[in-house]
Amino acid sequence: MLRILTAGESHGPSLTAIIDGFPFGLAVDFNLINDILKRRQTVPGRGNRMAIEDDHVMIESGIRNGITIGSPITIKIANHDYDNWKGVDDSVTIPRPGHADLSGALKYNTHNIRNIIERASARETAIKTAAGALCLQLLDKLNICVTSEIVSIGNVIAPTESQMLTEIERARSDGDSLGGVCQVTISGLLPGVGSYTQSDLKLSARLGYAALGVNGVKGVQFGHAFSNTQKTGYDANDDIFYSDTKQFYRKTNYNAGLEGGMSNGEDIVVQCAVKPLSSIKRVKSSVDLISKEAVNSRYERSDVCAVPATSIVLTAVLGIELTKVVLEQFSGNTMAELERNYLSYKQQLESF
Ligand code: EPS
Repeated sequence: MLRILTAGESHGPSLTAIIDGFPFGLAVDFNLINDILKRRQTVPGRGNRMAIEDDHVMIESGIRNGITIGSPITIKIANHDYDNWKGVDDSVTIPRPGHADLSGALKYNTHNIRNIIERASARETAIKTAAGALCLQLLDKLNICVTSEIVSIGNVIAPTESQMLTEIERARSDGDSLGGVCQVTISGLLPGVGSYTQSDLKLSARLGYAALGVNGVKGVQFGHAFSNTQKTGYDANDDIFYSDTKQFYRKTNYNAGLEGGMSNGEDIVVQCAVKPLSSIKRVKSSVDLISKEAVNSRYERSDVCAVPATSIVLTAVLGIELTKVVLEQFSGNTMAELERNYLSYKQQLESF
């Protein structure tokens, strides 16, 4: 069983993840991990924090001579901004509308919202992305590929990328933020992964849960699930075909690669709605936690548009969840054992 826990505050010394249950024998490409971290950091829409950081993964356990050894893997990313926060009075008493600030302060009975902001921050997604980059390498060994793209930013729909960038810069100068939709595609996964037998074993449920765990993700649909509701069952479902080379296949993908909570062999398409971030310079109404008086909201440094960064995070996070499902279904103490089990299932499908 693969289990991953992260720890670390946005302005603490570092972020940590412990990845437990990862098979023995994966030769890790650290450049690939650092590349995805760099992309998460440098895509459009980012705020000033990203200019301070230079995210690189450090390995503290579980990988020897570049190869996973079956024991818990500990990875870390340093927060360079930590040095700038030492000794600073960081007390915050005005909650930002739409953020974790108010609910978190009430939950923990604290009047200093900084105690909430530090962990609620999307900074945590850096270490999640690094852990996911490891899982993506495991999936790659099984010829499973996870990619992402941006569908829309605000009202601008791809592929008008330059218009998207203009919109982001407009929001930046307006002191506002923008949301959007990103799409993750999982290709190469064999049919029958996941299960219809219990709701918590459904691959669709697992991927939805994982996506909704990412900061700012407020909605998930598989393919065009919402607009498909305007079709009839005849038009919203995919005809089944067979050929000697492809075996069973479909010419359309209305079900977005998922039927009965299982993969069906087509691309799995996950669309995620990313909210316009709640840290904005434009003033909204808030209430001071101590005086209880109406005040203007306060601005906390943030991104202008998290959609491009979130699309990278989502490949990693869905990669983690899919790796968990794959390991549950095919198991393996070692990569060789996992690859053997997966191949054996593939051969079973081929001789169906
Ligand atoms: C982020 C780090 C954060 C923010 C941003 C993403 O750093 P700081 O709070 O020091 O500016 O830039 O976080 C948010 C958008 C948020 O809502 O918390 C990161 O590393 O991705």
